[in-house]
Amino acid sequence: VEASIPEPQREAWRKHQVKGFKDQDGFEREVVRHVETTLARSMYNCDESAAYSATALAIRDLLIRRWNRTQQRQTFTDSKRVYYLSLEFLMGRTLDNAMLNLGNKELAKAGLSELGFRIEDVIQQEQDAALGNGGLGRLAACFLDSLASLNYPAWGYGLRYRYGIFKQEIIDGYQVEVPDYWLDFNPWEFPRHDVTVDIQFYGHVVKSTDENGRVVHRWEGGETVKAVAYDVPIPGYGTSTTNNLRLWSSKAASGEFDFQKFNSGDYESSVADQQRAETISAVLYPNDNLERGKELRLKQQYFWVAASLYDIIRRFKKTKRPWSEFPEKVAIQLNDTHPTLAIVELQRILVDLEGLEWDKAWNIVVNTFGYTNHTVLPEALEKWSVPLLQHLLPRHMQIIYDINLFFLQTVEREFPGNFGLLRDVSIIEESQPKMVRMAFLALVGSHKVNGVAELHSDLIKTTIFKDFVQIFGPDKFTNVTNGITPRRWLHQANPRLSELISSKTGGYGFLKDLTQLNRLEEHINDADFRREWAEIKYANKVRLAKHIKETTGVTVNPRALFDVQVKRIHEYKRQQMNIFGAIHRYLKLKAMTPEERAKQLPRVSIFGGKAAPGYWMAKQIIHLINSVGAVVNNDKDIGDLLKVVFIEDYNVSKAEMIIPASDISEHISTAGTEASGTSNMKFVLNGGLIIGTCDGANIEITREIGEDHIFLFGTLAEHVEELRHSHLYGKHELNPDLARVFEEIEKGTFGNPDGFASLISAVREHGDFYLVSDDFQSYIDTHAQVDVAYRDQEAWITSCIKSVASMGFFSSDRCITEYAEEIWNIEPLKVKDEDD
Ligand code: TH1
Repeated sequence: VEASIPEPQREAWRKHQVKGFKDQDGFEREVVRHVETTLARSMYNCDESAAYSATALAIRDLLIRRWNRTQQRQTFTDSKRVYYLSLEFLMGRTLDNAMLNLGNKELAKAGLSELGFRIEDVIQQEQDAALGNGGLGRLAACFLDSLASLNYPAWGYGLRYRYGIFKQEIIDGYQVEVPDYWLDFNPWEFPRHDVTVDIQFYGHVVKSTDENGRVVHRWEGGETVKAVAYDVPIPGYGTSTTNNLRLWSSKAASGEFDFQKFNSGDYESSVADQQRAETISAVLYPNDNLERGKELRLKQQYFWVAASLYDIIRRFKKTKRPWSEFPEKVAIQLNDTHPTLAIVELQRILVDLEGLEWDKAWNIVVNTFGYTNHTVLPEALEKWSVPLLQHLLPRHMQIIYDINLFFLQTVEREFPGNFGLLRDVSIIEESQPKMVRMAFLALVGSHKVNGVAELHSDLIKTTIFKDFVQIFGPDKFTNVTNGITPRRWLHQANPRLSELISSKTGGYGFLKDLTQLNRLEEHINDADFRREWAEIKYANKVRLAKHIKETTGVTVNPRALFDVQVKRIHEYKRQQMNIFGAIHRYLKLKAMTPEERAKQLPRVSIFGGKAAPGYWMAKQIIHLINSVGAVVNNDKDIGDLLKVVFIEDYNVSKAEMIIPASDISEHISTAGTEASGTSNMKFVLNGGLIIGTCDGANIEITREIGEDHIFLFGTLAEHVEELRHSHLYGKHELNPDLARVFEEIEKGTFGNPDGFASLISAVREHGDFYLVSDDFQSYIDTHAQVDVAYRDQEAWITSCIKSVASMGFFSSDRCITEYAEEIWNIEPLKVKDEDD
């Protein structure tokens, strides 16, 4: 149905078009209006939460107008769009970011102050949108920010989880998970009850021949669930481009089915059906870097992918172009293998529903998709059992078999008789039951595959995808090193540092072109600049110390060295090594005379991060950290010399407070396990130094800032294999300092040692897969170097400033430009400002 207003009536629309506010007075008027009408409250009944709601609504009104204009413009110009498919978008808070991007935060600050509120407190009222686990989800959020800021026509597609990542409470030193019901008031989403897609599950395939003698497949029966679109505006920084993030929510499909049940008096079971449908988008799976093969997870993936593709195709069809032009108008990026079924679904639509020949269809599919790999950890590589896929998506399973057949035939033609190769590259693993290797499917169905940092992109070519380099050649593989948005991770998180930088680099241009940071080099000897730099770091530490005091009761000295490790808790990230190192430090301090102690550098060891609820080892690590803290923090011999704190519920908004307060942060994964890491970039950008292994993006950070400004240690990726082998088959001697640490834990110094037994035995008895003992000596030696270096504050500050000056490369703007030019082949489209 054509829903656009005819020309004669449009004049009235134009006349009444709502103009947004432009000044402080206008802002205040809109806030008061929203308090009084939208929220039905008044000045006698307006707390900080109401002030937040009204401010959000006032700012939102401005976003909506730009958003509509952007979408109209992109449609009108028929621009090629990129669709970023991600099961996770870890957005964090929106209000502050929206104001900064719109450039009206100062005005809002003054306006709120006049209305009786502090803008910082109002901003803090907002709940995080936490639809992600960690780095992968936050990367997707940074990409949306860059896509809009660079004016690329782009949409994100994801799931609208009713529950985001759980909230973490620490009770008696243990992690407790609390559901994150975040949708009570979410002004940033717009339900589109008119944009729905029916999604089919289960059923069977009917094969027949059409009038032209062609074999056709019809997928029939089963059940249907409805996908409802919810749209979230994504504003760019300093541009009016406002892109769209579309999140799907599941609902029961209203059909006669329910009515029959209702009429037959089976009302309760029709309600149960309703709820069963809604569970599909109910909860984010809380595993980072781990895949557990649950049926509901597969349902989520297909539900989201099928709804998104239907939507993309509906939009394409309006242009009335031939199918062959699909890849000229549509690029789809797969954020890890989670959306891989999109490849199969597009092939199904083209062949079964649109009647294209297989090869023509496949050509379109491959030219449309790009696949980003984010991990080589075997436990994170998705595999779905053939029987499960067959049951849930019978036609898709057939198509996967056909894709595999044609692929293996081309391999057989090029490498005749190489049955080992055929077995190794087959999309179907011949196990019991058979499994579909989703990474292989994603690779075969995409025109480009990329890793997320140089080392990682090299590793995938020599390990998991080695044979595919032989088959497709090296050009199918590329590297796009991850990046972060400087808007949120510098300007928003660290406004004072951002302002100082702007005063030295000639304004805020660096926020759009981060390489301008190199202008800081000229000021390296400017004493006032250096003093102010140090003052800002100190103020950020004071703010964090206050938070630590309020939430844990522990008093930390902001003059101490703040040593931070915040990220998901995982054995490969080696928080256990960090806490063993803290114990080692504690034991050394205890053994000293008071005179010796007086010469030591005070240190605060700060941890934060969530453990997946079913990850026993990770939970033990959290418990050990808290148990060590309970002893060390109350030891009168130690005082300020060492504090160990665990900050509860690490999330995006906590990161914005913690990262600017770090002196040194830890990125200490076993070499070859952390694909990139992105918090490493955030810490350096905020004037913190890092201690790290030669892993992921640490290597490129070193290349950019210079090896004098980073504390690298530990085994190199190329030696990990042989060391692991020697643990199992050769002799494996425990590092003596680590042995002392274990002894102390086992003595009960930190409480009942039973709770920590498997952390110790993993290293001592079970092959030390993550090389904690091998790397322990160089780890503690490097920390000793950190102590020495920190004492020379002038040299330290020089390192920090020089490092920040060299961080331009790590903007997600650079990263998105590489994707746009090398993978998506899309162009920016500037949307004119209304006022232009
Ligand atoms: C992370 C990687 O571990 C990290 O190194 C990288 O910087 C980040 O992705 C962004 O590229 C991953 N997160 C997940 C989450 C799931 C599955 C695989 C990965 S890899 C659920």
